[in-house]
Amino acid sequence: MPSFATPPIEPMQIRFDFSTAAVQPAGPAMTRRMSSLSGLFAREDLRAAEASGEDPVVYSVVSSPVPEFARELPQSITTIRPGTIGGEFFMTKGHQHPDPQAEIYLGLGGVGGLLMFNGQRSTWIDMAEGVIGYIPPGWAHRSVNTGTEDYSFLAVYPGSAGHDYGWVLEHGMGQRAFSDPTGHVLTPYSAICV
Ligand code: M6P
Ligand code: ZN
Repeated sequence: MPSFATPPIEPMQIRFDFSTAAVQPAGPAMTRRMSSLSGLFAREDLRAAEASGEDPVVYSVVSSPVPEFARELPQSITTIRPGTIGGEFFMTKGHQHPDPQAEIYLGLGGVGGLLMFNGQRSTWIDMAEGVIGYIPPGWAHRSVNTGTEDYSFLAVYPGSAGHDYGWVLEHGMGQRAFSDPTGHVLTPYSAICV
């Protein structure tokens, strides 16, 4: 039987600042640089070179103070910088929920995509301000910035869902998103497209 947070979480107002993509009150925050994305891009050689050089920030995540406890609904705002490695767009690590539960994303600014993979099929949702992406239980999910500005989105997920990154390293995400004269192109996961 899941237990409630101790002390219990109180009802609260959480404000989002569109100009800084920050939340107030703020909870945990995280920055992911290229050096923390080993094995995820098709061109691992180019990623490793960037990581040992400038090691740019690829994305950052800020959260409200709602904790990852069963029955709670934590929220986080992820901002992915624009950029590519070997033509492949900057993206999040991507994860599966060990406890298969759904999640929703709401686009806040910029343009991107929500790539989902259930082990057999992968699907892509174009994301922009005002678009809700629904992630059903059992679908691994990764976000991609396909634009030239920051892409930000709000995520709301069950506090007991968890994050399994090993699943994505083992199974992939079905497809990859590369820059293309038309915007973006999706290729099979094994493809290297430069
Ligand atoms: C969203 C949510 C978070 C997740 C974050 C970054 O905000 O899905 O749970 O941590 O994106 O994605 P990842 O954990 O795959 O790096
Ligand atoms: Zn998730």
